[in-house]
Amino acid sequence: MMSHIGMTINRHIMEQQRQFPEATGEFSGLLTQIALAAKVVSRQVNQAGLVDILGRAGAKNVHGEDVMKLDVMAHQTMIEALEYSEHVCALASEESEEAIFLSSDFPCGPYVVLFDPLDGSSNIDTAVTIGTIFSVHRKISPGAEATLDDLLQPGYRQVAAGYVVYGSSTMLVYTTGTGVHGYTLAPTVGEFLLTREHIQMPAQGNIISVNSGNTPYWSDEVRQYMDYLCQDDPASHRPYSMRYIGSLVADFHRTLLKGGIFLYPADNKDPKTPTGKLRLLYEAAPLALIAREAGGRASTGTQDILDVQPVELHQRVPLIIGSRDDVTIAEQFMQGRHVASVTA
Ligand code: FBP
Repeated sequence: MMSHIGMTINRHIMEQQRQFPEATGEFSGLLTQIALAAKVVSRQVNQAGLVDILGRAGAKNVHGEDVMKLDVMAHQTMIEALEYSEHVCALASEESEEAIFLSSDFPCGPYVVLFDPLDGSSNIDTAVTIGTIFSVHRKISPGAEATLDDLLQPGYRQVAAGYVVYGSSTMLVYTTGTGVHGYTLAPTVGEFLLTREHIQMPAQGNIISVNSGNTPYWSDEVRQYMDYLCQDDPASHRPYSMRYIGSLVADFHRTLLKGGIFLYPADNKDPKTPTGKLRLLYEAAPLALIAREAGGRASTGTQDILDVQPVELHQRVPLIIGSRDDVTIAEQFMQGRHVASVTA
């Protein structure tokens, strides 16, 4: 019989869980809480401008950036949704300098969650798409309580990763390593409904997403790659079109659906951040898992993002992410191995 409700995220998660008879339901409970937080943040974002939640909160975060009021609200919403859930034992947020170990008043769950509560903060005041990114790892340390080691795990060990885009509609996209699925928030019923199952990224695209204002600070290899993409060669889809929103989550979402490449390479703009701007644990690693599960790739230029061993919570990393063939060509340039860089 045809469903009049559609496939809700909870039902879809439960159906997937049935494929794993050993599953305890703990993980499904965790994802349900993240979806709940996403609904609350989506409502907060939609009220921006109507109630007094635009603008700066008056502080700088650990990265030296202005903290916006909505950043703070999204950060607190994620924590509230997860800390009472009994599914997690530690959290790490881009907006918090220290790891958040949950109080011993709550049972310590088997997972840790790392998140960027509101990615693309610089776009908040202008009604441009922003998002939330999350990464889930299993607690690996022995003992009842979590340690920093549980949060400092390489991306290939993630048990789930996802993001929410607050755009013309609100969409939640996640993977547990068995495909990438997308759900659209139906505002009338307040439910995420399955709208894209088993998303696959095209093997090659024709869109480049990069802040080209950083050109003077790039290496010769990055500049040569950009020149290559701008050459006229219809047989290889060049020149590429340029699209840059300045919210990683939104730029990635488009790249996931349409193909192409997003690039935030290392630059020498600021000696304090020679590895570029983006954070390994809150941004690069979760999106890398989604890219891989959708047939795409993510690289630093010399190493698969999923293999990078984190040494600190707020570590930054160069990020090249997108369609499989595009990332492979970009890597060839970064490693000085692409012939077209010299002959074209
Ligand atoms: P936050 O807003 O969470 O700090 O994220 C960083 C970020 O906004 C990314 O979303 C985006 O890709 C990038 O910075 C844009 O940076 P830039 O303005 O340097 O291009």
